[in-house]
Amino acid sequence: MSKELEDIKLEDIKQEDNEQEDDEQEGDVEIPEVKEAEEEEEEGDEDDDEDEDEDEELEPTAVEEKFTMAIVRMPSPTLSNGLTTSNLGRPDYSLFLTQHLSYTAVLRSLGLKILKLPSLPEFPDAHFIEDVAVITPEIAVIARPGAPERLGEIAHIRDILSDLRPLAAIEEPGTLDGGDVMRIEQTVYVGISARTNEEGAKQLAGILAPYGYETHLVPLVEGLHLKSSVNYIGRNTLLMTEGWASHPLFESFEKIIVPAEEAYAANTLLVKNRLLTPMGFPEIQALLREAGFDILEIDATEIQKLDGGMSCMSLRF
Ligand code: CIR
Repeated sequence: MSKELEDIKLEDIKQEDNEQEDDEQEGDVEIPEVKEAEEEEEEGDEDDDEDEDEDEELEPTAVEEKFTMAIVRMPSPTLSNGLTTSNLGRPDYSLFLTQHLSYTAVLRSLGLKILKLPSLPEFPDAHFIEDVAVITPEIAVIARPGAPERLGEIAHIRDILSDLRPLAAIEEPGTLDGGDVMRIEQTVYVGISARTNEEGAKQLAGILAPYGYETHLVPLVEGLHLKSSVNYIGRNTLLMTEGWASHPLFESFEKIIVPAEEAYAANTLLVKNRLLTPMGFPEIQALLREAGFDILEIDATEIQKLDGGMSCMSLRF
């Protein structure tokens, strides 16, 4: 795609973001954590002119801190039919929507431009949009979700991504969910799970190798996806559940181990210089704070009921 066309599309995205912002009554969504964080920034850094400039001055140390855009998909009223292994009951659509809006508002408040896609009622899990693609600065790879119920979601992301990056795709018999892909700079860890098979992971490795990425295949020791239980939170640190603590692949990292009863909070997301973490997991929040991380709590009770977490509700790049 030409640079000119790319610019037009990106401008459309900004416009869409703004229009939806007006439409969606985000004023009704409480995001106290972000307000607090913004106040802290203002108090602590008197020289800053604009929020967006602040982020550049923080000297990012991880790719996640340099992301400027996020794609999200609106939840559908059919979402209670989504896949789940949890026994937490079915989510309430209206509350789920509020939590999703709040999550999106937090991403926006951190300076990301949001491309918000419409819901897909025929795919009740489609708002877990992370699973349908892997985006690097060089290329977008259309995934091939391992759950047959979700395979059709990929048709609805192709055109969007083709406006943003050259495209590649995982092909049959490969399967790959984006939730199994953890990229740390030039190294990519791909969980081999109930959703991602070796063939899919090897295809991804082959697609990314020409751009200088080294890919490791990691059979899951626990969790639905790799990032259900292992996440990079910056400063050479992994947040992980106990089962991963002695894994040789992760030897060179600092580690924060999530207590078993708070395993859900392992899916904590680094955005800019903040960690988005689910509300209601006090031990892990204390550990993160003690280690000097700046956290933002997101109410995710309904999201958890469908096995979703902080990373899976957006594609960031
Ligand atoms: C599923 O089972 O596919 C959805 N209910 C949850 C997907 C969560 N995705 C993610 O963590 N990347």
